[in-house]
Amino acid sequence: MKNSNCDVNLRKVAVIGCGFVGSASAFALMQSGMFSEMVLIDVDKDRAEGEALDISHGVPLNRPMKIYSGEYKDASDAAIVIITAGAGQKPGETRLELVHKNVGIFKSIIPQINECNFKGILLIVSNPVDILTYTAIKLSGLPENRIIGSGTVLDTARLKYQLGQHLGVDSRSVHAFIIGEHGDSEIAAWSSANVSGIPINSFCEMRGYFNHEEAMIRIADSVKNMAYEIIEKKKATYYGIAMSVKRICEAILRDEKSILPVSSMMHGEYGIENVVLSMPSIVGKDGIETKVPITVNENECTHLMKSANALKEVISELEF
Ligand code: 6V0
Repeated sequence: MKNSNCDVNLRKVAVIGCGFVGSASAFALMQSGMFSEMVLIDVDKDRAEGEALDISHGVPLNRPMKIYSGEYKDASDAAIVIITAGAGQKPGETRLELVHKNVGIFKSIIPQINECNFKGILLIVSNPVDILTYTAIKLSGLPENRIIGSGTVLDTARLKYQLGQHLGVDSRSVHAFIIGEHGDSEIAAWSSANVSGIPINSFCEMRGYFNHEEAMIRIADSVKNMAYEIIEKKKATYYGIAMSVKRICEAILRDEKSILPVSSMMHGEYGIENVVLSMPSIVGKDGIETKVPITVNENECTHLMKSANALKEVISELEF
């Protein structure tokens, strides 16, 4: 099926980088039934081919779908190209420490996407995701709305999950965001957090919890450090991010206009510009439609500035 823009096949997705994150994302996308064609690309061609073979054996158990390893030209008409290529964090390593290695990898990948005259949405997942989304914007020349970083979609899911567990309530009824950097300077936006419209602290009291300050610090720290904890225990994280990738693709493909905390270029919101970070944004068929300026209190705003400054410092060391 083609859309009005006949260069885009809405049933096709491409995944660049087929390690833990790329293969888990491909697996989640295959099971979602959203696409009928998926191309896997990796510098390690055997790896891409092996993953394509393995995942394609689920076709008779799921639904028809063409899954194969390929080249950049195969991704030219994909509706969404997902980049998960790059080194992952080693135990104890921060996301920002990956920057030079992975910016170098993006400098080899993005020009190959440019050569394809790609008209779809580029979804960046590799870390540090905010810096790499900025890199993709600078190197690709694609309109900014079509370049989305997975941002704090996973961190926000972790926050909702922990709050749901803490309060004994369905985590889908928890409305709360992690904003800013996907990393050590991220911020839990408590001042706008609520459970089905009830301010978070009032809901906590309904459930018999009164020690708000202590609980907020404990939960936000646990969310921030979750990747370190998982990497310490199993060397990598991939299922959570794979499901986040699937969720973002769903919002795009179904033109859901869902509000997701993806990362994108800031243009003066909260006084921040020329840096990519996560804010709740409306996501649909054209990528990011607009950011949603949630209310942040003074303390959250100060931390958001600090997060932006930390990312700007890293950007200032890069050459494009
Ligand atoms: P991995 O298992 O080492 O896989 C990386 C893959 O990238 C390998 O198969 C490589 O061959 C491939 N690769 C390297 N260079 C290139 C290139 N130039 N072109 C194509 N393919 C290439 O790492 P893993 O899958 O665990 O992690 C991938 C990235 O995702 C890392 O940067 C992680 O830090 C990041 N994550 C991002 C998350 C998020 O929330 N945004 C969450 C988890 C991991």
